[in-house]
This record gives sequence, structure tokens and C-alpha cells, in this order.
Amino acid sequence: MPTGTPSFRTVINRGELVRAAGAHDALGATLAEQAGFQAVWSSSFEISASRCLPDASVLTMTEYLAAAANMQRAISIPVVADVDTGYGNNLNVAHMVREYEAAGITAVAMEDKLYPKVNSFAATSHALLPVDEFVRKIHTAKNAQADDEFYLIARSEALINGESVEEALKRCNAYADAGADAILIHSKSKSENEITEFLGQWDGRMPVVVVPTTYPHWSAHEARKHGVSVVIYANQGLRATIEAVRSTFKTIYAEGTSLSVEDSIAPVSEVFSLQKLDEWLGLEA
Ligand code: SPV
Ligand code: MG
Repeated sequence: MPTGTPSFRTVINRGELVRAAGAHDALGATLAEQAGFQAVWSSSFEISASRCLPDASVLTMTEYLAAAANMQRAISIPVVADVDTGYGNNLNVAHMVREYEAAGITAVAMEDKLYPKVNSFAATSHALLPVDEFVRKIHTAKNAQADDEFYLIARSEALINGESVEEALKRCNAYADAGADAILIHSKSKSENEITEFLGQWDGRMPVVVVPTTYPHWSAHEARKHGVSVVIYANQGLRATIEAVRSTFKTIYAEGTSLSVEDSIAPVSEVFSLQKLDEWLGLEA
């Protein structure tokens, strides 16, 4: 990672709301950094979608890690890597932690679903691991980390699986007891109500991370007021890209020229700038 890149722990310890944008490659991560985000979410949904594959534990850990590492190499804000279920059982989790740490990733988020998992918004099973088994994965991850700086976010999919807020709280408290550095509570509700109910009963012992994809009206400001520490905009970049590329290609194909889209697409000079071409050419001076 570029020298001077703070760890995620350093960023969250500043005490201000951390906003993270989802990405799947260095270009998306760079655009997130340029927009002012404090962190980049290396999204399993985006990374698998970029291969036109389902977010269903189909790709391997090394593929997710390569994507996260490519992003981290390009930016000076920390990547928070979505590591799904940790890619297997306890020893897979230990291996994951060591590999991500060695690649310069300072934070990962691991979820309490059964491996293999499917994306939280898919109309399919979201069965959870028994609490004690996920607690063991957290212990294993914390035992495996080499550097105190490494940051483990324990993500509960209890609400995604249709469980109560009480069950989500029970799980998140167990994960905090087990040594997780923060908890992520995910919801697929169109309203923020179950999240605010959760936050109202969370005692603030560990930072809370939320992903307001299905309740997009709930602002960063509102989240902060309710005690949230990190807000992740997990996939809006990918969805924007799909729409923009689709409409540009359609127009060029229909009109037989790219003339009418030229003003709405980035100039080549901007691509050079994102590639840091001048800096690279300076290397051979
Ligand atoms: C991701 O971006 O891969 C996530 C968030 O895990 S979600 O897609 O909402 O499950
Ligand atoms: Mg994911």
C-alpha cells in the first residue's frame, strides 16, 4: 500500500463517522478515495459481479484477496475486505487472516452464515452458524493475527435470516465478548426501523457498521445520531457503472458514432491521470 496509508484502526479511532464505498478493482477504489470516502469496501458482491458470477462463495479466497490487494496498492485509505464466512472453517479463517495481513489489508469483515453463503439479498437460504461456532471462528481469527493493528469486524446476518432484533443483539454481544473489534449488523428491510431498534439497545461497547442498501433514505447524518461508526455504500459504484456503460454502448451502436456521448464520458486524459502516467514516465527520466 502507498506509504503513509493509515490502518483502518487508525481511521476509526479518529472518532468521526467513517464512510466506505464499495469497489471491486483499483479504479473503483481510486474513485472512492477521490470522492472523499475514508475507506473502501472490497465487496464480494462487486468482485463476483465483475466476473459475472454469483456472490455465492464461488470464487476462492485467493481471488478475493487479489482483488482487495489490487485496490489497497492503489489507494492511501484503508480497504475493509469483505471476507464472507472466512472461506471455510476455523483453519481456513486463520489462513485468511494471515494472507490478508501479509497483503497489507488492515481490516476484514467476516459473517456468521453457513459456508457456502449466498448474497444477503438473494431469495434463498441464509442459514446461520450456531453462535458458539462463529465465536470460535472469531477466537481463531484473533489468535492468528500477527499485528495488533489488524481489525476484525464480526458481521451478523441474523436479521437477513429473519431472526429477531433480540437474537441479533445476543449474537453481536457474543461476538464482542469473543474479541471482535466491531460488529456489522446487516438488514434487508426497506425501513431503517430494525436497525434503529438494534442501535437503541446496543450499549456502545464496540463500534457498529451498517450497510444501508435497502434503506437508502437513511442518511449518514442520521446513522451517526444513532451511534453508528461506519456506513458502507456497498455496491452503488457497480450499479452506476452498469447503467452508464450500458447506455453509452447502446447509443454508440444505435448511432454508428460515439460523437453524441463524447461529452458525457471521461476524456482519455482523465484515464491517463488515473493511471498516474506522468509519474510512471518520470521513472525513466
Ligand atoms: C457485499 O457488498 O458483498 C456485501 C454487502 O457483503 S451485501 O451485498 O449487502 O451483502
Ligand atoms: Mg459480501
